[in-house]
Amino acid sequence: MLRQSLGRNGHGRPGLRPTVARPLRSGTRARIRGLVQARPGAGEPRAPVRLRRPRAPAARAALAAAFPRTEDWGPAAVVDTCRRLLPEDTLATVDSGAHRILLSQMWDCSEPKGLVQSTGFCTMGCALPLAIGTKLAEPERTVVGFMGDAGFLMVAGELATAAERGLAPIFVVFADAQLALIELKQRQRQLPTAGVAFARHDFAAIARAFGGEGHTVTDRDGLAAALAQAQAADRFTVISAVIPGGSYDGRI
Ligand SMILES: Cc1ncc(C[n+]2csc(CCOP(=O)(O)OP(=O)(O)O)c2C)c(N)n1
Ligand SMILES: [Mg+2]
Repeated sequence: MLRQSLGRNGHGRPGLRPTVARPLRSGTRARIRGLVQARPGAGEPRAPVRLRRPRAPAARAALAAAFPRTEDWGPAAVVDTCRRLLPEDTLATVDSGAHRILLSQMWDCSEPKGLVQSTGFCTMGCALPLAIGTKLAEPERTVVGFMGDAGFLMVAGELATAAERGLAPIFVVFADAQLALIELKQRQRQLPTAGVAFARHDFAAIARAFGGEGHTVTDRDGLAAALAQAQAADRFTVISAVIPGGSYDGRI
């Protein structure tokens, strides 16, 4: 039996709490389909209108004001550009870190479970295998995994699985050369900044070394071009979105 249980997230907000118990079936694709179909709400007709219930206008306006999409470049511009340019029914996954807190407030889903994340364990690096599994289960749909750069460094070897399976998910890395969430918390608590900065690495080259495509982008136009190429690609793509350290100040 396979059991998956996610509880409250690390920020005290209510999280997804599916408990799944299913016998393993032969074949990876069948097992992943089993997990996907066992999720609450799975198997119901997938009508995009299901989440189109208009949110209260005041709540929608407050959310838009709290998380503006207008910056020239930075993490909000990355999310905004991806949301505008990827298909509405894109399936997304996201890592843990500062980028997740921002993206969770900005990413619009067209259906339940349209954005998958580790709410209970705040698992760094989870977006990569989650995106691979999602693409395996839904090969015809666009799948994007949003990742912190530290999370990506922890699990980059799993790109081998995407390559060996011939899968083409898109990975967008928020490359700020720091453990931004921890750096922010240290400053908020007036602690000395320690152990949260690291070097910049060539994530696009890592992708190419594993047989995928890789792009490094530093503005909205570059990201748009990379997303277009990624959607046309027959293999996985890593897009390293280079942003300055401290990009989340005043945002999360
Ligand atoms: C395995 C694991 N180690 C440590 C943590 C604590 N942690 C949560 S977010 C984070 C920083 C993540 O850095 P990065 O992936 O670069 O994302 P960013 O915060 O910069 O967006 C850390 C260390 C964790 N959640 N999981
Ligand atoms: Mg980072």
